[in-house]
Amino acid sequence: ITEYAGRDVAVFGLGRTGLSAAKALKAGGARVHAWDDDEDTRRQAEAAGMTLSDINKRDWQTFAALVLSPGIPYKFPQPHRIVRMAEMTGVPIVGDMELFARAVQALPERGRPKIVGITGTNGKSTTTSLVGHILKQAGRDARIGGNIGTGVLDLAALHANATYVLELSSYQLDLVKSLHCDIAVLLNISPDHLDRHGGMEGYQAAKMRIFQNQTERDTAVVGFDDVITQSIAIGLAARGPARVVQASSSYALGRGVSAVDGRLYDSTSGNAVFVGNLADCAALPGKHNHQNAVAAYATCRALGLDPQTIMEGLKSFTGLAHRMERVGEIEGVRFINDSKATNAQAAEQALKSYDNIYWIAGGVPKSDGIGPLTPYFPRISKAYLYGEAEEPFANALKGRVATQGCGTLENAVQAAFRDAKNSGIDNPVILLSPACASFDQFRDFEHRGDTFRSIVEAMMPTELREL
Ligand code: UMA
Ligand code: ADP
Repeated sequence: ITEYAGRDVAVFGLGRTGLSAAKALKAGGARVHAWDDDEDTRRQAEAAGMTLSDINKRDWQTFAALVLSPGIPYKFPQPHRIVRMAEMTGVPIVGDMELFARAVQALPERGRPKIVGITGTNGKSTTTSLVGHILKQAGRDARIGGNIGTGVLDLAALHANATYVLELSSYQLDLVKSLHCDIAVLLNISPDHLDRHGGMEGYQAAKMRIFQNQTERDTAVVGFDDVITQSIAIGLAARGPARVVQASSSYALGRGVSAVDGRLYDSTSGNAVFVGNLADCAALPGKHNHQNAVAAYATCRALGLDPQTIMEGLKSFTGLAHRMERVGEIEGVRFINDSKATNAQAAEQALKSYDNIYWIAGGVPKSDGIGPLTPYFPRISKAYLYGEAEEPFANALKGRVATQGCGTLENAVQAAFRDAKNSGIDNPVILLSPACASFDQFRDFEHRGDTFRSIVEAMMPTELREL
């Protein structure tokens, strides 16, 4: 990133985003002033070779920009103190995606890589890694990053033959102006992160930013399974300029890509052409994964891959950890790690997929709680609750599902195992699908899922451990 060569830039937040941005800016000749509210994080950054500079005490007139990490409150619930300082002093606020987007725009048109942006409330990581996998398998130079875990500025240097497949969160989209996606994918929209966007309208507006700067040469792949994205697809098709491809796991679309009872049809040209059976794709079970598959198919077609190559990639995909991931079986009891289910719509997919569920849920609840899961309560044998959600979830389940307050994840797993193995039911399932954020007891969903896996492994007889 050479845009700020010889100038002072403030980088605030020293997690994955801040560290990679600071490194890229420094390599491009900027004077970087890196800071984080958290003392431990600052110490770690320093140990990793970063020079710290307390931006609270600097003269802000000297800063050419503030690079803000996506997790730091930008507008809601209230702007972080540092955001207010930037606004008061007129310092432009950018995210790492914006720096990346500008670096791409600065290249001559023929030298620009292809950019695929993927967003939606759920399914982003699965679809991102699925598209990356299909492209790689087809021999393309695909680079996967963004919200999926690798900061975009940590990806290999820009190259005209590369395709960047970027998972974009609503937080990241709030911080971009220049991003131009050759293919922009919006999977679905349901309420999530509303506190950070001031409500549903702000959340939806952030998601729509994925389509900004698209031209008639570009493609917008839009899910057609929920009412919000349906109306977005129709609106975009009417307004243009990008070509809109609708993608549905529920409806046989006249024009678009659909999965009907797991059969994948491509009707982008107006005639429905059967492509293959998603039942052959072991790592993509369930209608929600069919939504991810149709979106990935439409994306790869727009990148010029042929249908059969894409189908091969869908079949050989092996799936991601923490999404309905089987982590073991003890005495006939299966353990499923769905830690990534951080909201009700994601947990719904897991509850739909099993019977005789010993359900572990808890953490920091979302605004709509577990109300949307009511139709699936009959599948739950008992719920084991922990963390901040313990009380509100117990109230929501009262009179419908037996519950036990467990305090911690470890207590919950042990209590669920005791009950499940003594239940006399064939092949019961212990399902961690928390419908909550993890932050009260864990660093993130990965830490929560890894902890679940460790607890299960510690309970296994040595010869059964799937290390
Ligand atoms: N910090 C402060 N002050 C604050 C808040 C945070 O100094 O008031 C500091 C923290 O001490 C920490 C740093 O900011 O050191 C964290 O910044 P961050 O929360 O933006 O996290 P990163 O490590 O930079 O990771 C971010 C994404 N995290 C969030 O948006 C919360 C990662 O997505 C992403 O993988 C990474 O950038 C690379 O692009 C994670 C996520 O949970 C998986 N995303 C949310 C989601 O998927 O629901 C949006
Ligand atoms: P994201 O990156 O958007 O959080 P993931 O692919 O990591 O999405 O999946 C997160 C959770 O949502 C998992 O519990 C998974 O089973 C569920 N899920 C995956 N795809 C979808 C989808 N298209 N619609 C609803 N839920 C989904």
